[in-house]
Amino acid sequence: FLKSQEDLGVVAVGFSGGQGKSGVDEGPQVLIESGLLTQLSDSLGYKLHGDDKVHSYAELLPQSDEPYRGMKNPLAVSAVTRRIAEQTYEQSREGRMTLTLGGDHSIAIGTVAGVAKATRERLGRETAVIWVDAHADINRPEDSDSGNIHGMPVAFLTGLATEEKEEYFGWIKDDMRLNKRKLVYIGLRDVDQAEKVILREHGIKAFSMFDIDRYGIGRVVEMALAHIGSDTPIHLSFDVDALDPQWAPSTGTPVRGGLTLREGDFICESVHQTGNLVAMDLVEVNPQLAQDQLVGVQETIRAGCSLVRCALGESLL
Ligand code: EXY
Ligand code: MN
Ligand code: MN
Ligand code: MN
Repeated sequence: FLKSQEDLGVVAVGFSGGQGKSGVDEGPQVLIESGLLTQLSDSLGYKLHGDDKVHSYAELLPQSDEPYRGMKNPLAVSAVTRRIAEQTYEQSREGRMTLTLGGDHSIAIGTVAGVAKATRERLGRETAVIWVDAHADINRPEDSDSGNIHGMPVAFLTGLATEEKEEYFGWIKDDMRLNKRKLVYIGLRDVDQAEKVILREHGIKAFSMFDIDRYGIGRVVEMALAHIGSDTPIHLSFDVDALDPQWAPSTGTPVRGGLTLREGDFICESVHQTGNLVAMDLVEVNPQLAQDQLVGVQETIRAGCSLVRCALGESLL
């Protein structure tokens, strides 16, 4: 589904407004400083386009931003994700693999919207999304206990949450949306009650850690890929908190009992192997957070880099 296997469009998003902890806006900078993009160009042979520095989107941030429908920082998140959608659209429209480094997971409102629109225009196809996460991120604003928009992106993308007002996500149009039958989760283990109801009522495919223990990661990935179909462009949205905190402690909402790094890498490798990957997000790396500061931050960054390299084809023979 890509025009070339060598071109990579990079979007580096220094944004943390979808949740309350500072530091996640520094995620892309530390990933880049640790050499991720150099590895992709020098070792994997990608030709890089797009960002070599990180956006802070300062010019888009409003003076005041009162909660709306219970959402925190709604104007900021809406404006920034709208801009991100333009950025991923620009890269994806060119037929490039599109890599977004976050940032909290609210930014996927933009990444998925932009890629979905580009893929519809370019190929006349719907994009499938594999959402790897400890959390389902599918709260509608009214269902959310926290008001944090990083717990809501999938609700807006699938149209389960809608809004008329442009400045509060009303800019998300049908051609940017994700078909909920083309969505599959892997790694869930901390899902809110209202989210469980949504997943059940809408028949959304989800593989929890229970399923991974039961079937093993190999069969789970096989079933996930079978669900979306073998002939569909794939957007992989990888929240680093899907990994166990042992591997990725530096993240805002860690949950024990997660994926090993090897299982995370395996998901990425398997998706690469389909040949259908058109976009990847890596989000929620927060270098300001870790129990054992330095070691934890280094481990998390190394894990994040490994996931991206695996999705982009490093480890397959
Ligand atoms: N479900 C909780 C909420 O809505 O606040 C926690 C969400 C955490 C979201 C992280 C990014 O994946
Ligand atoms: Mn998430
Ligand atoms: Mn998460
Ligand atoms: Mn390959």
